[in-house]
Amino acid sequence: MLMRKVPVFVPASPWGLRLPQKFVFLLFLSGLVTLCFGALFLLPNSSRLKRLFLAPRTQQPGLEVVAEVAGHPLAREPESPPNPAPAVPAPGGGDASSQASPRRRNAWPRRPHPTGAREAATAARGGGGAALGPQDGGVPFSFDFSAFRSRLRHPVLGTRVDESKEPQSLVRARREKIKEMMQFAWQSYKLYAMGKNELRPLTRDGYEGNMFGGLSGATIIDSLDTLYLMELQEEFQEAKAWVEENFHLNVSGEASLFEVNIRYIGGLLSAFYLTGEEVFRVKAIKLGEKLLPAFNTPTGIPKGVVNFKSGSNRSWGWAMAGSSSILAEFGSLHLEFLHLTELSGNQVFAEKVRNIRKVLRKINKPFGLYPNFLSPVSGNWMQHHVSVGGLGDSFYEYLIKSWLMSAKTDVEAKEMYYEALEAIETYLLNVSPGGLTYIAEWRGGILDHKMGHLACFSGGMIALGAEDAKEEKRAHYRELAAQITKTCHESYARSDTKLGPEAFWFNSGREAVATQLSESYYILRPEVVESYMYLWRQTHNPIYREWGWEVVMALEKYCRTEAGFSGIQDVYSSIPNHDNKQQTFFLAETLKYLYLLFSEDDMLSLEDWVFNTEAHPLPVNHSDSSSRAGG
Ligand code: DMJ
Repeated sequence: MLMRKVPVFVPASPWGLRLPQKFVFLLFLSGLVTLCFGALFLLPNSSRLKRLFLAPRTQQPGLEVVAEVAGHPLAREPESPPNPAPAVPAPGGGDASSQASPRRRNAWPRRPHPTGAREAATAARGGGGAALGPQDGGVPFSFDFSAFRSRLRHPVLGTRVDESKEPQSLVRARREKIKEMMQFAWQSYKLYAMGKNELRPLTRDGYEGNMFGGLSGATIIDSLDTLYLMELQEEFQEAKAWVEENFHLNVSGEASLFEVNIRYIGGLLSAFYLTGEEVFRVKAIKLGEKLLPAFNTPTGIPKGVVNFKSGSNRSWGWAMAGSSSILAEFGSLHLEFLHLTELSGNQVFAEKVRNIRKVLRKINKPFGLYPNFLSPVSGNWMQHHVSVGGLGDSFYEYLIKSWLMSAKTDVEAKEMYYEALEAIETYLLNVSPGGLTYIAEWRGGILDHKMGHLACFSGGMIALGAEDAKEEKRAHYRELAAQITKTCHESYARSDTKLGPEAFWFNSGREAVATQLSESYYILRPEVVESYMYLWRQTHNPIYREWGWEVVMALEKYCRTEAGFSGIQDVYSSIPNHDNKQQTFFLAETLKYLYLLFSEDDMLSLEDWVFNTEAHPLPVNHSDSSSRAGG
């Protein structure tokens, strides 16, 4: 048998290939591999392959940046799904991304992007509102900021007068004084409580409270627009830097839907509309998404408390044994939620508040009145307590402001407002023997002849709404607004400190005074000066500036401490007993309204802006382009 001798140095391959054959085979293989990698990296639409092959860290750049911007560590919380194409086209419609097809928008194209909020903000400024893509902030929608600004009728801060020629030097000096108070309130907060929700000026520390679900910096976010308005630039930059670097949304506590909405969402929205800084828009939207589980109820009427961790919700224990939602709470979301939709392109926010409107429109109203407690399960009123003060107040305010913010197109809101006001006039309005007009509280037909400090916003609201009432009612509403505001001033004037109590009564010969110590406190609330501001703008009657100045003097005398402003426990005692709290709304509202009272009418003109119930300005939705000033 012939045995073929195989050279030892050329072993036979297991496949029986000889050297030249192997060489050719290897050549073919390497060609194939090159072709595959070429296809993987060079051909378009290869993202699916890339996801399969690339390391997990680089799989989802969009998500990564969301985490950075919103302060989330990576992949801790499921992010909400990206928004589809906006139903409402971006104003102006001129920028490239707003013209992109929905398919392209959803594709989240991957290209180099800024990696943090600072860069995001710079990008927005540089581009006059150029869109940040989803990969930049997790909010896949563009908003044309310059187009928005060009539609304003007045410059945001008003027409600047040459200060040296301003004849009213007294007015200017008073405005400067209020600015100094803001600066002092801010510096004190910064020194002792930076990053906490509130300053405690006596103990010189910070306080977190339990309304915000673990969110911090309520004073900062509530202050942003006031600092901007007063041109406290350094302080505004400090506040903005804190939001960029330290405002984290990955919190897990229980929050008040209402308080987070009016203070945080309202503050962020205003800061965005005033500055165009993307960080505020992105954080407002991400925070808005965290509030949505509150609406998971059979009627869609949200419950008052939302758990940021579990996404569960509940009603306040004190609200009819945990069975009710509160009118002022679920009725004061409309303005902010419409703007969340405007800025995100996500219809979910608008749908939530439209549904609330629908429920309220349908339900039977006793004598045309809206009681304060409603079951989010059955959609029925749970008690017949009606009030324009606490529990009811800002619901009425948001009706008339929805009409105004819609550039007078939301006719339903207008009708609901005037119908409600008529019922209030018929059943709750009274004049005291001493001639003071007041709005009482109604308990199933029986009146409590008292007015809360909170109800004193109604003078301003009625003044604001007077102009769009039926011709024959306008003068009447103007007069009513003036009378209510005068009564609220009386509640201040009749105290030793010239500050007003939490509630005041009209019975047993007493008028506009508190009847017990537990109602005699003043916690730096804004409602009375808020009405002075609206009445001043409507009438230019100097009395409102005089009354406003009385408040400034009283705040300085009784509420200013060495380390910030504090509420007092008894307005009838000239020896102040401080409550050790500088409320966030003192910076957001009280000082802002006072400052506006001593400013020109076109500073945050009421033609262009409505104030939310925490005094955060939100723009009127001018849809035309007949602007007179771009701000
Ligand atoms: C603010 O937080 C808001 O104005 C709210 O509507 C009720 N009142 C406080 C200030 O008093």
